Amino acid sequence: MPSLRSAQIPGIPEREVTDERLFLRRREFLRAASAASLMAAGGIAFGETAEAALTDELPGVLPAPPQFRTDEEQTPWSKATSYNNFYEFGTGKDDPAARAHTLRPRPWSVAVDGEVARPGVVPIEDLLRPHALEERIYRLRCVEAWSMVIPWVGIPLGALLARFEPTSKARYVAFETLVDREQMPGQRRRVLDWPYREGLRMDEAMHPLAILAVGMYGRVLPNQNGAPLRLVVPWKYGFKSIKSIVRIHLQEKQPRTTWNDEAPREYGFYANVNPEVDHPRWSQARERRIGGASGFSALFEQKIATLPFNGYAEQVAGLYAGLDLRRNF
Ligand SMILES: Nc1nc2c(c(=O)[nH]1)N[C@H]1C(S)=C(S)[C@@H](COP(=O)(O)O)O[C@H]1N2
Ligand SMILES: [Mo]
Repeated sequence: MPSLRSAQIPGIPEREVTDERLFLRRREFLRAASAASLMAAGGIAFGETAEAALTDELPGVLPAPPQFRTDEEQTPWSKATSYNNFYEFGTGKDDPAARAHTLRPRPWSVAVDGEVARPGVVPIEDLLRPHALEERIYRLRCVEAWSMVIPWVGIPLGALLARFEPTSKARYVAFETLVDREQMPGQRRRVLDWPYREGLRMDEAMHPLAILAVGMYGRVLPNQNGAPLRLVVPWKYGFKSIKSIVRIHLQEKQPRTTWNDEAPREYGFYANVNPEVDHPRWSQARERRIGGASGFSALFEQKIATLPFNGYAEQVAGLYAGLDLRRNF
């Protein structure tokens, strides 16, 4: 997500491409210089490309049924934890990896309120019970035209919401990220109007593909990926998948959402992945898969075609029957 404050200069897509090449080149350099000797020399010499140390394994994770798993090559942990968007820690792709260590994901709880019969608070421990957790292997496509394939660990969002007994007035679900300038130093600047906010229509939230993730790669979610819990809505652009959630509010009106507030002509409320609707400043037809390629070959990673609804059309297109997807982008 390009920073709008810095986006006064046109040509952000070019900058984005350059950033990504730089990223890949640095990683190649790191490898060439031998990771082992760098580590021995007292840590990571290039802090901005530091990946997350392995987090604890999550016990008792069940594999999800096949409709929730892609067998495409998975993005390696090192890349999924070192190339992130998380503006609470800075606007650079490598800022979260370098700076998200100040986030304290325990203790943590999430308030669920608004149009529900039983408002309440969920301690994070409640969501980490073995045998309640499933592994879902999803593509996540950023609006900036890169994508990853990540094995998430989580629970269906719909199952959690149902516990609180939504009323008949609950038409939308609003989500909010933590606000804490000590833990999230990026919030000391008004880069965005904090808290980061997202929202879904109730039927989208209840769709079985939508999950709350508490882990990835069989392990506890690293801070830079949105610890201790984040949304994952795989048929929508990445910015809908809000991180480090502290509040879930059910309501009658369509909620405000961060990027729609910032630039309504560029980022819609729906944000369904759609190769036919260009972002005003670049095409959405293709994507760069941040994959397993490393070293020299990573420099020549081919762009692949973006699929409608990020490849989940068969499962979710029905939610939007009769809706003009060009107007409701
Ligand atoms: N709170 C919060 N959530 C966020 C963001 C953010 O800046 N703050 N960035 C979003 C964007 S633009 C993307 S692409 C995904 C990236 O998730 P990842 O870093 O786990 O790949 O997180 C989304 N969730
Ligand atoms: Mo994104």
